[in-house]
Amino acid sequence: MKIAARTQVGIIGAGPSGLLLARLLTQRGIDVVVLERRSRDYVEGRIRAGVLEQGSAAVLDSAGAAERMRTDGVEHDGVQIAFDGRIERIDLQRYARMPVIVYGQTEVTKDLYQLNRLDDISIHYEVQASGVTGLDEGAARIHYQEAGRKLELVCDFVAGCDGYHGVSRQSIPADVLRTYEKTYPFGWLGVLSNTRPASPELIYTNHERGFALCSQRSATVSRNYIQVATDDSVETWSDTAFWDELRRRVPAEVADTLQTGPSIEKSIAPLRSFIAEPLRYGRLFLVGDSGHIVPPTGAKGLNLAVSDTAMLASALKAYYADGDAQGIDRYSTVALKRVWQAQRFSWWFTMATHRLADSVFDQRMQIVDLDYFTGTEAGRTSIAENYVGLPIEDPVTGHSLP
Ligand code: RFL
Ligand code: PHB
Repeated sequence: MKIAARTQVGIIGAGPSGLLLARLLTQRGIDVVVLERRSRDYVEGRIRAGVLEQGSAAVLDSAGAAERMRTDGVEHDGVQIAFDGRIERIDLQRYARMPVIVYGQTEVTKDLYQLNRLDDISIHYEVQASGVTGLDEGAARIHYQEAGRKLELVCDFVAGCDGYHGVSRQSIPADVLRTYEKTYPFGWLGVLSNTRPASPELIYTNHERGFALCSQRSATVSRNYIQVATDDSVETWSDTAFWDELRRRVPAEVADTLQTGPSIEKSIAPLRSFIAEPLRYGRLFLVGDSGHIVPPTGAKGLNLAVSDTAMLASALKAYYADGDAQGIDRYSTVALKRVWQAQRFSWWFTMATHRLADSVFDQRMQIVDLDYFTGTEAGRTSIAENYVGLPIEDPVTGHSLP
């Protein structure tokens, strides 16, 4: 076994969590090495999230990674929810005093990669970590394979930024790790197209045929989703079938003006709620999707990845600068509090807007739920506060980050 390198923080995964953490730690003079299983093109080509909370935007600002987001991203002052033949608008500015920013995860990843390159951060692509050891010893070791060779990265700490299917979480002993999970009996079929967005603002639709979401990436690029069965495959959905079904589900005034076109990307994502506890074991920290998954209704996944990362960066900075371990000791508790809150909102929004079963009673409950939440000051405030994102607590100071 050859020892390849030693660093302060070994980061597994170059998705948004890994790239952002690398940048925030490097800014603070902490040495990092990033190991990523896929190629850079693959990572940058994945179409995923599209909505950034104001808090996430502020973290990207503090990382110096927000220049393009501020010029190309679009601020949305409201979000729309359609049900029972009508559309209700939640005024985010009025009820939460801030907008959200529509800017693709793909672009965030590209921006962070460019910064990391300027910082000369060592990012190894197409390198698969197979496990982590030494978590309760003097140094941690990440075991990985590069070009067929078995190597080790020795580090003070490991940041498990390797997503839901990564190896970090599995390195926590089974008698320590607790997991909480809910799978939903449906998925989202997403289509990206060079078409004018269905509406200036996002529209989440509860329809008796199933949920639909009209989202966007720019004034000329749409991202639309429909609820599909978990055993559906992309091949069974032609572009025409997708647009026809979307048109049936969205409000008539939206359907009438819907511009259709060939898909640039089409994929099906399962819906899942999942939380692992604790998010820290010895020298290992779980960050982003490696520690938790939310269903995409509510757009919280990427935002939680950003808030976990900001919290951990602050904690590690205090540790290296002042020997203050309070932040790393509190990271799991403080991050999990926000994760459970976002999980609750994503679960609620999913349950209120998707076709669940053929129970007419349940459908009436959804309508009355949406009627109350979109029709009262208290309800609108609750949706708006959660949609724009709850504050990010600094595990070191207890104040808001960044
Ligand atoms: P990622 O992005 O999954 O990155 C993990 C990286 O780790 C690598 N990896 C490994 N590398 C080395 N060795 C190993 N053994 C490895 N195992 C894995 C992987 O190749 C990968 O590059 O996790 P991260 O960084 O925590 O980021 C999380 C976000 O990507 C995710 O939460 C969001 O995309 C979720 N999400 C949304 N979030 C939002 O905030 N707003 C949205 O509007 C939103 N929409 C979505 C979404 C996710 C979706 N899908 C496909 C799951 C819409 C969809 C359809
Ligand atoms: C997206 O644009 O991909 C998107 C937007 C809002 C969501 C989920 C996904 O809740």
